[in-house]
Amino acid sequence: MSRKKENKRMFSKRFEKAAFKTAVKENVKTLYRKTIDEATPQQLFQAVSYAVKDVIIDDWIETQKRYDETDAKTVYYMSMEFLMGRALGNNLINMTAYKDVKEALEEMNIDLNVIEDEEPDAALGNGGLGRLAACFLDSLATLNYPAYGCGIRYRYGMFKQKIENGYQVEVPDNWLKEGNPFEIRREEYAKEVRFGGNIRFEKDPVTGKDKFIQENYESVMAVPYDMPVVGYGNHVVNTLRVWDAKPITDFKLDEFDRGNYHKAVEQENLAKLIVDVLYPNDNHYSGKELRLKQQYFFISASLQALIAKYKKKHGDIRKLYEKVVIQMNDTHPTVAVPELMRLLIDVEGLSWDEAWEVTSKTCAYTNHTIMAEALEKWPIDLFSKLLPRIYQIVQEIDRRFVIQVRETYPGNEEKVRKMAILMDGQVRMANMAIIAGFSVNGVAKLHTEILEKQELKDFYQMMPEKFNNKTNGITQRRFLAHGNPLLADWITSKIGDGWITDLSQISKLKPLVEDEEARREFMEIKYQNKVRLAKYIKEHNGIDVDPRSIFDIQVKRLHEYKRQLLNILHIMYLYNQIKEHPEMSFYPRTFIFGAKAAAGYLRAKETIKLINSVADVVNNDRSINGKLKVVFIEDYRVSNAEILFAAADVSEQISTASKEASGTGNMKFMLNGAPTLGTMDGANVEIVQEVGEENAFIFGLSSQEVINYENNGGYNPVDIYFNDWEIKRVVDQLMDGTYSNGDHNMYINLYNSLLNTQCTDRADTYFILKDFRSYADAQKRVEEAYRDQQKWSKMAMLNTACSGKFTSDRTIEEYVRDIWHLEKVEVPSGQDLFD
Ligand code: GPQ
Repeated sequence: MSRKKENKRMFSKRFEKAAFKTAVKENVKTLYRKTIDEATPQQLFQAVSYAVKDVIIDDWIETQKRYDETDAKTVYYMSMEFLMGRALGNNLINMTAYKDVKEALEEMNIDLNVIEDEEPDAALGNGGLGRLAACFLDSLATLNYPAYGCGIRYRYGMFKQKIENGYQVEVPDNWLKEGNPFEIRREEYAKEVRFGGNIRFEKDPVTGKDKFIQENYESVMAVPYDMPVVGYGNHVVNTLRVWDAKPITDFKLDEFDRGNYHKAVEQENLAKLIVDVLYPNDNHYSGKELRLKQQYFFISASLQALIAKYKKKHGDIRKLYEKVVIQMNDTHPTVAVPELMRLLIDVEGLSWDEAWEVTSKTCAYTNHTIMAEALEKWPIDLFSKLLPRIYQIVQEIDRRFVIQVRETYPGNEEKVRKMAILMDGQVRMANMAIIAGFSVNGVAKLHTEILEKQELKDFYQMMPEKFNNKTNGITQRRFLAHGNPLLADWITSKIGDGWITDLSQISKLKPLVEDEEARREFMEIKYQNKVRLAKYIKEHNGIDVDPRSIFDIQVKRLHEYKRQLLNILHIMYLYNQIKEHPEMSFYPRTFIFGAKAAAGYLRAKETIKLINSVADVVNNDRSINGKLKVVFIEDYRVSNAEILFAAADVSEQISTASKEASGTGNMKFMLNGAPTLGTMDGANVEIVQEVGEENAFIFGLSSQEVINYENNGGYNPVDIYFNDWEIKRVVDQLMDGTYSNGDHNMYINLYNSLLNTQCTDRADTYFILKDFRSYADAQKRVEEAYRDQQKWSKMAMLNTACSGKFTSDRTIEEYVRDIWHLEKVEVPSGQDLFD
């Protein structure tokens, strides 16, 4: 028997039914003084989770011991966001115990799915960037690589979205309210983090070394919570370490003299504030001081912890890079660069050059966007006040780099202007990450190309060896094995279960595309998943949708560049046509949206209102016989995403070309058998490459065309508006009261964004009217293709069969090969030890 198989068998043995059932009973008793029958679903969730955690812990201990013994190099994935979603179901899947546990619970009259629904999503992230971090952790553990995720334990994660009267209302996400059974507080690893004050310089009288002493600072204690990250069927349990804050000295009454009292209150407030809430901006820089505090807080704590751990085993800190690599998830954690320099110089006593060598061999940077408004540029004022010593170090990094630029490009001050870290009163974080890091990667081929040729071309010219591409991926464990059990079982029955850890094997489905019976089964599963979603919609929205209609889904953050507005304008256009030509043949469609808008993003919020208003009008118009339905899913998040992907016929990926760095939802839809309706943007390009253009619906400007327009001052949407009466009609309907009970101002911001050149920015910056016709044509092709069910089923199945490339396992192997250079560590099961 292979090692893997053996492990798997052992593992399920540890979920020996009787013992597990006893554990759940005992937990309900000790936690709640109740019997199973008396316990609430939430209490059962807690009791079951503790029983599962108990099994995880053995492997967790064993894994960390193996890492220690083998002294393996470790990647620290630094990220302000980890969008983990729910843990219970996913842990059971990865322990290969889901079905056994489900069965055991059934015997106790407990429905695992009901219990799972009691778990709040761990929503410590906004969207793609945070979810990517979560998928990476899953893959790292599954592939036996030593890794830590480092982040913040926000008391409030991504806000919950309520829709009231069609408008988004944000409700705080109190996800820790009932306690998190999967976390462990590690008080003993607490670290102090200091802010503000001033730096006093002195020479050490003995050594003659420079000393920088921070005075009059405020500080907090960072306390880590560890959450297990379970690998699939391999006994590996890695750690997501998220930091909480507490005041340095607990509030003491005997310090009730004036100065100390204020200080104590201040420090208590700082501790409360700093980890209070996730900034809900996606692809947008907020510039708030508290945000920079959060960044420095978790980075300083994580680096201190990582250095302490390294020093336990190693004498020479100058070799840190042999055992540690730090991946910075966008620029949010790039304060790691000067903070590592500070710790190496001020605390470890290295010289500047020694510290620089370590830092620049340890840190690597991933860029996730070219959107200008996402670029982090901190005002020097704010930065230097909050982080005085860090600022000194940034100045020195900058000074040395600028010398290098002048040497490379004598007399070319334009290069300095573009590449320096400090410019126009700002600290440009991306520049620092590129200058200090040994690797700079984009997240899809097209995105990396745009970085090299446009956005970062000066850096690319000066240091091409740093640049590389790592096309994103997603974990099939969550988004197929857990999210779509019917399809997962069917695939396993056809090609075995190898796809769970080796998604390239899913291509074995390709020959089955020609098998009519297989296609019928595939479509039947899709139908069942649509029934499941229809039920969810009935429960949550009170809307009846027909599972035989085309389920056309766009779920992602609400952002102008993602163009939900294009989608809804097209729906308005279809509605006009159906009303005008009731006799026209039209295949019934259900358009489904899910999206959160950043709280202060006006146009995004107006778009949500528009979608809901169109839904109201269309869904209640008896005259169209239910041909069109529009549904807005409230509070789109990881847990309901799993249901949505499984049920999709059409995947809407319609960003303005060049703007979506990669996209990862596109991959989840593909895996679940939904063809892409999209632009040649981000990873869509590679999806089309894998599945063939004939199995996708591609439309719109190319990224080069978009960039050309942008370089020439944009285009004029007014021409289109006046020359295409159907487009004019839908745009006018934003203002004529059709979708606003006669209110002519409700969508004025949207209207202006499309047409009004008096706005500060150009009109229709995202080329919505420009791409409208092309989009409508593509939608027509979707309808025609769907009518031919034989053809459609082939297309849908081919999407699943060709999705092998888009596993995050492949992405992680590429990071390991090109950037991290880790080695796999095998972990025997806790049980093996006793055999
Ligand atoms: N992304 Cl910079 C985010 O989700 N939030 C951000 O703040 C930034 C990027 C996304 C990006 O828009 C997607 O195209 C990517 O697929 C995703 O990061 C992961 O790389």
